[in-house]
Amino acid sequence: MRFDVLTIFPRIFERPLDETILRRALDSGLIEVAVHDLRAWATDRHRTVDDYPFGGGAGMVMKPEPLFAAVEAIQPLAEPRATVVLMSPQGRRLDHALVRELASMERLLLVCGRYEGVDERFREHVVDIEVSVGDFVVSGGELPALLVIDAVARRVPGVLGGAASLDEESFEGGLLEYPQYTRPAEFRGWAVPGVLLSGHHAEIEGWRRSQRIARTADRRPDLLDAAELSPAERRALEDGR
Ligand code: 9D3
Repeated sequence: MRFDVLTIFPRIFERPLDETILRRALDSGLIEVAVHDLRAWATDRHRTVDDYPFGGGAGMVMKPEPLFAAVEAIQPLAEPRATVVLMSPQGRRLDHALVRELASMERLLLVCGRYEGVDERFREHVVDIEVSVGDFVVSGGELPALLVIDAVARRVPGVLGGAASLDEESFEGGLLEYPQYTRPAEFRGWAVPGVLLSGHHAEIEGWRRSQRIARTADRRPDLLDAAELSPAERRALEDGR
């Protein structure tokens, strides 16, 4: 899978891509990331990529010419044509389903917005999908783009080990994780639940399952509708409410 990134802050991407799982995925050739400085396509002496909004108002808008020129230069650098993803607060909120959709593409071009936004003609005629990482404001699209790269790269076959990729599947059941403990069995007077020390694997599985359901009902009831629950589990949950 190939990612192209278009940004006015290319150095933001250096360190995160140089660590841990992304480094290994890059080294093994399973993913490829090419970061492009938008200012390379600015034509004036000051490398200007923004301008005042027509109609007035606060802030600056990213000019269309450098954006169009950049995408037109980047697309031919590899095959196939990249799906153009604009990182923007107005986008579709990133979730597990969207990560899967993005991971099904062979090539993504992540465009990082800055300032108040981009000229609407770029959005209309170039952008395929607009993605937000949540209903909060960050300073630009760079950190959101790194989240997309990380989440999507984890889904590329071979990037994670076997056990870890099963872990991803478990989120697809739509439930939160069960509580985890490691040694010591008692710490500052707090004991690990006895069932986990019992060696009874069926009981442990049962306990973990009920913990996941209870925890999801408590913290993320919004997930329950879509969660994969047996009819008995669903009845138990409804009786409990
Ligand atoms: C004045 C209205 N603001 C929009 C909510 C302006 C504005 C704030 C911050 C416009 C752009 C930005 C920069 N943020 C992003 O480019 C961004 C973002 C985000 O702020 N939140 C969640 N996801 C994303 S993806 C890109």
